[in-house]
Amino acid sequence: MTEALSPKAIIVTGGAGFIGSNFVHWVVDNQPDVHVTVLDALTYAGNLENLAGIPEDRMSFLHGNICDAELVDELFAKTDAVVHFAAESHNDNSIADPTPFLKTNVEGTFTLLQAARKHDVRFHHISTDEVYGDLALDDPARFTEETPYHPSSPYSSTKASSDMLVRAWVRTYGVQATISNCSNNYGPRQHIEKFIPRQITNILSGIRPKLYGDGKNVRDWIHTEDHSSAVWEILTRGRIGETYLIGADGERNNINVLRAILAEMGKAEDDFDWVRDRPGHDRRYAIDSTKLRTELGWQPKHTDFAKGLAATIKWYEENRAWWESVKQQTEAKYAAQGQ
Ligand code: NAD
Ligand code: TDX
Repeated sequence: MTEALSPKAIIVTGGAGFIGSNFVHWVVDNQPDVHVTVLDALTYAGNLENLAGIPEDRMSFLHGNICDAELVDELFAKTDAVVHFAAESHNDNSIADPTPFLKTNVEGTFTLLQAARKHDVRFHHISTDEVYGDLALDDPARFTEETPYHPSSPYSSTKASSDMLVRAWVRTYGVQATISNCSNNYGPRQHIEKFIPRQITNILSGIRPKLYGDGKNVRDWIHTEDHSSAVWEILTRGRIGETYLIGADGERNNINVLRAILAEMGKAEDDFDWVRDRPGHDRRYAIDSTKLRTELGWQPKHTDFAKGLAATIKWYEENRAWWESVKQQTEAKYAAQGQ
C-alpha cells in the first residue's frame, strides 16, 4: 500500500495552458496549504492570463522549457511533487508538423523523469485516452487500464511514448510515478483551435462552424474541473507505478455536440459547413473509469453536459479579449488545410 502524500510544494508543468491552468486554480481554491510553481514555455497555447487573479503567495510562475535539463534539475531539488501537463496537444498540428511533438512530449518527459529520478521526487504524468487508438461506433467495449496501446496520430504516438518512458523509469529506476489517461476535456480557457471553442468562437465571429468528415466520430467529454479533482486524488492517494483512466461517461458524437452549441447560441441546426476529414481520424473514444472510482472513491461533479456547455459558451462570450486576437490566425491555418 502506497502512503498518502500531503505535498506542501508542487511543480505544475504546462500550468499556463488549458487543463494545467484549470488544475492550478483548482489547487489554489481547494488545497489552502499547497504552494504551486508553474513551469511553462508559453508556446502559442500558453497564456499568462490563464493564471490571472491567483494570489502571489500561492503561486510562482517560471518561464522555461521542460527540455532544459539544468533548469529542471534545479527546480526538482526543492519540491515535493510534480504534475506534468506540458505538451504539444493538438492532433491537427501534429499532422501538419510532428517535430515539436517529438521534442516536448518525448524529450521533455524524458528530461523531467531524469530529474525525478535524481531527486526522488513524486511524479504524476498526465496522458490521454488516445494512446489506446479508437473503437468502432457499434463496439460495446470501452478502454480500461488493460487495453493495449495502439496510437493513431503523431500526437497520440508521442503521448504513448511518454507513457512508456514513465513506466520504464518506475520499473528500472524506482521512480515514484503514476499515470492518468483522460478523455476529452471541455470548459473555460481551452485554446480556440480545439473543437468546442472553435465552433463557439466561429459563431461569435460570424463564421460558420466546421464539422470534419461525417460528424459521427464520438468523443467522451469530461469537464476540466472533474479532471483536476481526479488528478489530485491520484497524486495524493494513488498507488505508485499504477495507471488510472479518468472519464465521466460523457460519450457524444460531434454532430450532436455541434447541434447543442448551435441551439444554445440561437442558430439553426444546419447552420454549419462540412469540411475535409482529419487524416487517420479516430472514430470513437470511451473510458471505463471503474478503477479510479472504486479504488479512490472519485466521482465527477459536472454530470450535466448541457449546463457545462452553456457555462463554457458564456465564458467565451464574456472573455472576447482572451481569444479575439488569435482568431484570424487560427482560422487561416485551418483554411490552408481545407478545414
Ligand atoms: P494546451 O496545449 O492547452 O497547453 C499546453 C501547455 O504546455 C501550454 O501552456 C504550453 O505553453 C506548455 N508547453 C508546451 N511545450 C512546452 C515545453 N516544451 N516546456 C514547457 N511548457 C510547454 O494543452 P491541454 O489541452 O491543456 O493539455 C494538457 C495535457 O493534458 C497534455 O499533456 C495533454 O496531452 C493532456 N490531455 C489533454 C486532453 C484534452 O482534452 N485537451 C485530454 C486528455 C489529456
Ligand atoms: O473544427 C473541428 N471540427 C471537427 O469536426 C475540429 C477542431 C475538430 N473536429 C472533430 C475532430 C474530433 O473528432 O472534433 C473532435 C474533437 O477534436 P479536437 O478538439 O481536436 O480533440 P481530439 O482530437 O479528440 O483530441 C483532444 O482530446 C484528447 C485533445 O486535443 C487532446 O489533447 C487529448 O489528448
